[in-house]
Amino acid sequence: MKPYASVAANPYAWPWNGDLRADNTALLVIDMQTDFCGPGGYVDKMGYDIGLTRAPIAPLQAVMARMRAAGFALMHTREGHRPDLADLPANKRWRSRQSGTQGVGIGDDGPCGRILVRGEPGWEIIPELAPWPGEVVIDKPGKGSFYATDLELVLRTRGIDNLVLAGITTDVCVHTTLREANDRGFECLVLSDCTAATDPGNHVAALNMITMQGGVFGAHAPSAALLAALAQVQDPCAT
Ligand code: C5J
Repeated sequence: MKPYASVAANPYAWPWNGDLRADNTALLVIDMQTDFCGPGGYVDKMGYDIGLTRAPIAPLQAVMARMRAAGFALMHTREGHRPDLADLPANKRWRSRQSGTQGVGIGDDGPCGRILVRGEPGWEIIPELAPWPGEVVIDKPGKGSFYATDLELVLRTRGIDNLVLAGITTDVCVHTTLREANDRGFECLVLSDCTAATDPGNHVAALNMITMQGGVFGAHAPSAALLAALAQVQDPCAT
């Protein structure tokens, strides 16, 4: 399969080796759940502006449609815990109760059911970005998508080298996943307008961190740059 054009990314044209193909590249959409961007969800309850965490929805819809049409693998993650909370560390629960929610934290009842508990309405991926049948959905108990999940096995089995990262939040689950993926040798691109943080300064800082040391964690680019690369007409004579 002939590679697409490289993405005009920061700090380098991505991927590093120019080998961007539908069969070696996946889009990973991280934690676009009601608890992080829906009314009544955990982030809303903490008092943050969900307008910030909802901003990636429209650009992500365009990217997902284009990548699905071109045959790329789409994968989704959900942060959440078992209903018996057997996988919820006590310190994570304690800290979540200090977050401006009047003592209500992960595992407790909220307007969208028990916060970040698997099976509850708030834990679901928002309908606008619902996975299609057959797309991989990774349930993770932590911030990173590799910790205590089978994501690495799934990616290696499918021959994925390049990961396009999107979702929320840039400074927490996206960055933790980026770092985990980078250490495992995956070549990562973060889509700057398809990610967001509850603190806009953290979003900018998280993107800047990627570009240190020549791209210490990979590269970032707006979704328009990825779409432009995918729109390049491939050479019909190439093998
Ligand atoms: C957080 C996430 N912020 N998905 N989770 O707790 O970034």
